Amino acid sequence: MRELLKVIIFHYLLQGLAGDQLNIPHTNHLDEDFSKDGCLSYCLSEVKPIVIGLNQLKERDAINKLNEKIHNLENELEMYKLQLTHKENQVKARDSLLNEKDESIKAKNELLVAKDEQFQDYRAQIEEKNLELLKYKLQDIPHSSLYADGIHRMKVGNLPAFQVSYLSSSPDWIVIQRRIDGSVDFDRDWLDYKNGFGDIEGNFFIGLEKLHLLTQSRPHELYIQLRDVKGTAKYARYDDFHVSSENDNYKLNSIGKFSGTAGDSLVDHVGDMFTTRDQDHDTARFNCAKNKRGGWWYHDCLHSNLNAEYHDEGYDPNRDGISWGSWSGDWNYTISLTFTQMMIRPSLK
Ligand SMILES: [Ca+2]
Repeated sequence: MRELLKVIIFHYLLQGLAGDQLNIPHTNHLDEDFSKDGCLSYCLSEVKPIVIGLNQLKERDAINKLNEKIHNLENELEMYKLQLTHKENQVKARDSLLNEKDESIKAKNELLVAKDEQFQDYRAQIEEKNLELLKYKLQDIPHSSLYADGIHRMKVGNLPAFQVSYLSSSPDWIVIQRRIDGSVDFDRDWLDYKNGFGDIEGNFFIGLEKLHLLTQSRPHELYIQLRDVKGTAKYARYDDFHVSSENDNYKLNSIGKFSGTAGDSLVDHVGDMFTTRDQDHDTARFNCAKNKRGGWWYHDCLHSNLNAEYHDEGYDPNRDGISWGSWSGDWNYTISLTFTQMMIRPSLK
């Protein structure tokens, strides 16, 4: 009997393990088998608990599998959560980077605006300076400022420092020649004209070597103030005054463009070398300086000579006085001017 039971259980297990569903009809079938054999009540009482146990085992197995699935799903969910967190962190990092770049762009924009404002400011300053320069360039010296009233020291080239006279109202102009009366003789030798002579507070000539060094160091303007015995004042102005070296006998190299009220009586002297009573570099048969009693840039001989003999009465019938031919409309050389002042300053060119 026990053997039969084992066979039945084995049979049942095979059915169960083959994938059959353990349900009541199946058990009923077993009941029938058992009844045929005459062990119905006994067999059932022995087998049923086993079958039920097996069913329970199967259910537990299914639950375990479900639990395992749930566990796997939970793991997957956790992994997705981790991935999501990672992605969120990445997005945050990118947002932060974008914000930083935004800030950087803003800062650069602000810098550009500041630079632009600075540029506008510089441009305004340049325009203002240009206006000042234009004013400086066009400004004429008032006739009331006839006498230079300032003295300061100057140094140029290898020459010892020397005193120069300037207009305190226009301190950039320094005086290179002045005639106010006949107290200083201008009929002098080459060496005097080279080095300068006279009294810088009165009648004087600054010296050709200084003129050369000053005007070769940078371009200079020349401003000539003139006055006659009647008190009429006029001026002549040139924008590029340059005296050559002693090797060229201090040739009047250039004077530039003329402007002024006295007319241009110097243009015909451009290219003339300097002549003194002891050094004749003019084109006349004789020595013009000896004849006119003063050194100048003569040709054969002159259209102007501001270093000629001084005449208090403002007149010389011999036409040898301090002359500026274009002073009068008819080039009257009997007029001898009673005040001259030649000034130079660095040009803006
Ligand atoms: Ca000559």
